[in-house]
Amino acid sequence: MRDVVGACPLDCPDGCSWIVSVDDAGQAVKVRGNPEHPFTDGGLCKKVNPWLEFAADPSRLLFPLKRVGPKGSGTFERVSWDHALADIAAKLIQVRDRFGGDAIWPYTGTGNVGAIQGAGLSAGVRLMNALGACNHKGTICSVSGHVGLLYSQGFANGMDPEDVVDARTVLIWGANTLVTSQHFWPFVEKAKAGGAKIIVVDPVGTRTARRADDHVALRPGSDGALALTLCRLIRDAGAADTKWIEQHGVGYDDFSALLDEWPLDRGARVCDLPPEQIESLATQIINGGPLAIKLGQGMQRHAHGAQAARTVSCLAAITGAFGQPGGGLVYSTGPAYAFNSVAARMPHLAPGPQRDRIMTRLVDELNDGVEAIIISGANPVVSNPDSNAVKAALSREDLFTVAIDIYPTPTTDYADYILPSTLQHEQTEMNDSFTHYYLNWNEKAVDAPGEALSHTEMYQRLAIALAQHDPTFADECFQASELDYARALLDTESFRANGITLDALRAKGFLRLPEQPAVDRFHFAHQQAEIDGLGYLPDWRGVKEPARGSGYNLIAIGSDWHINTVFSQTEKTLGRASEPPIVVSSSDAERDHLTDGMNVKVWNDRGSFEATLKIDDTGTRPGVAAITKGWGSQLINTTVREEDSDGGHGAVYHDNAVFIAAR
Ligand SMILES: Nc1nc2c(c(=O)[nH]1)N[C@H]1C(S)=C(S)[C@@H](COP(=O)(O)OP(=O)(O)OC[C@H]3O[C@@H](n4cnc5c(=O)[nH]c(N)nc54)[C@H](O)[C@@H]3O)O[C@H]1N2
Ligand SMILES: Nc1nc2c(c(=O)[nH]1)N[C@H]1C(S)=C(S)[C@@H](COP(=O)(O)OP(=O)(O)OC[C@H]3O[C@@H](n4cnc5c(=O)[nH]c(N)nc54)[C@H](O)[C@@H]3O)O[C@H]1N2
Ligand code: SF4
Ligand SMILES: [Mo]
Repeated sequence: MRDVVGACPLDCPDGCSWIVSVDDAGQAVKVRGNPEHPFTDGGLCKKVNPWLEFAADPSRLLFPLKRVGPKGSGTFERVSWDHALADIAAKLIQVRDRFGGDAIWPYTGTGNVGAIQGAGLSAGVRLMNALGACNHKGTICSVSGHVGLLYSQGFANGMDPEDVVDARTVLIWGANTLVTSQHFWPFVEKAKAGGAKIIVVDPVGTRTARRADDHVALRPGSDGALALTLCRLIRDAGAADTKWIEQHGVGYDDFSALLDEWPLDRGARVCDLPPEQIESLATQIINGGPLAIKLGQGMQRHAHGAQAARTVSCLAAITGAFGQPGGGLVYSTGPAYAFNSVAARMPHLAPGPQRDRIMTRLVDELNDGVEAIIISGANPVVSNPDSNAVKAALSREDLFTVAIDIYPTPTTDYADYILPSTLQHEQTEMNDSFTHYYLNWNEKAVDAPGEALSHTEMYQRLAIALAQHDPTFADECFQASELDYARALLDTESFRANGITLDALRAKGFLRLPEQPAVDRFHFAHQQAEIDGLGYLPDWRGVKEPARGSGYNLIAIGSDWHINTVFSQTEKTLGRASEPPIVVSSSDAERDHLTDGMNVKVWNDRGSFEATLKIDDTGTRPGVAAITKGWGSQLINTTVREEDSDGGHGAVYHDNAVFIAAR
């Protein structure tokens, strides 16, 4: 028996380090959390504890498949790797020669967020660059918040989440930490044990909201208004940290003039909150420093999501929280993983300028000159906005589609070829986190079953097949191994200076990143934001599609049982989870004559889906309908529109009005 250190590959903030036990016959027999990891501390989660059972599910993809029926029918036959790759290479060359490289789209999702095989897809991008393929812009998850914070605090990691233990007010703002980032919760608990108040700002009565000292169930999309009202109350109480603001703030006087427009009664009206609740929150912030704000991804999936993140960060600045141990605002620690992606991806191989293609504008992009798409680790039929339009766009007979996955999904049904990928314990990978500062290594523990291949090996073999048509692809840079990619990614001044080398990483399994800079210049106002359309000042900009009349704002959050669509296929076969119900408050249910357990239709003019109704008065506000995302056979995103947010082309999942009625 031997133990191999690895890491969870999923798109979860926690980035757990794990240990795979392999028996003498070379079989993985157990996966458990790595007790040495300082942040994840020996734990995984109920989704990943049965990882080996998941890997062995009989529905897993084990061989390359070629479509034999009509697109979308899901009828395929088994073919050899040589056959599949020769045909794919010929098609890609044909498309490049006829339409140009930017008709080819390497579309990568978040099934595995690793730096080599995963969302970064170092393994395939060199080759795609050499084909002149377009640049995939991974806009599906968190980009709006990142863009918003660029205009104020400059980056998304304005404090180390571990330091929250020293905070005395913890605002969990649009995050469902207990469900979506459970390894952060013990740090929150420690803060609480030290006397901190935990306050959740969320329109939905999540598990996290129910555990808080106070739940501020504001109107969806009104976050900016709440932040401005709180800043106004803090300023008027003489509690703004003028010393920190003088030293680090830019444009405070103009911001202060904006606050004049945000008296308590206006904030209470816009957010639809009792004025006393906002006042008492301001009092808590004033008397209970340091203030730590954990901003979640949920609050920025709105038309004005970037602006919302930008505005909330002003609260951490006006209180001087950035200057206090245990204070500040963290959205994501992602930016701290500053890899040398140029060395890994080799953009210079491209024959000319490459066109960007926006992940969350899949339908528009497919209808605008895409002839071949390679979808890897993504399930856009379920995950993307406007599922019906996605299906229609993927149905185009002359669109050549390759899907690389581990399970058949509603998306793989539309592929011309399905290629089977290894799972994390069967491959070598390097993983980051968006809630801690430890870089994780994942050593391959066992061989894959069937003919599943790592993405690295798939692209090595594809290069050989492409070289039959174009000698460019015979270059040895396309045969780089996982270790070569890892070395390239780690080849930076800062990693070297801090002893973060591949050898050191492999020896320990994880390494702490270099010390991160503190927020030094905070922009309460920004000329560039004005040029980019967000306005010089972070004023509240409304909700694009508010629920009106008997409508509801549909908010689809992370499920306890699956992570996006990963596990949603197998949870169904294993019978542990069932189709998510839709949750509304009893006052809304009464108005619309809905009863608990009733089968309802949820719809708007874009689409509809069915669900079982659940009435719950433990926190979800009237006018909101809450459900969980990612259940493969329940296409909730038929109701979501394909539209850009105000920053970075983010999606607007929660800025979505629907109606609900009995079926
Ligand atoms: N178990 C599990 N864990 C997951 C995931 C999963 O699917 N399941 N998904 C993973 C992924 S991909 C990500 S990006 C992270 C996301 O992590 P979180 O940001 O915690 O996840 P969400 O559940 O999407 O959204 C958080 C909360 O935002 C709230 N929200 C929606 N609109 C608003 C608003 O206008 N204002 C405010 N204040 N709040 C709002 C929602 O009600 C929700 O409770 O979680 C990851 N972890
Ligand atoms: N309504 C609504 N929709 C949402 C959201 C929301 O909050 N509300 N959240 C959005 C967010 S935050 C995200 S991140 C996106 C996620 O959207 P996607 O990027 O589509 O990610 P997943 O749905 O997780 O799909 C990942 C696919 O990768 C496959 N996979 C898993 N592991 C591997 C592997 O190792 N190799 C390969 N090749 N494949 C693998 C899985 O089987 C699955 O089919 O969904 C978004 N959709
Ligand atoms: S899904 Fe998140 S909590 Fe679960 S093992 Fe993976 S990183 Fe850890
Ligand atoms: Mo995400």
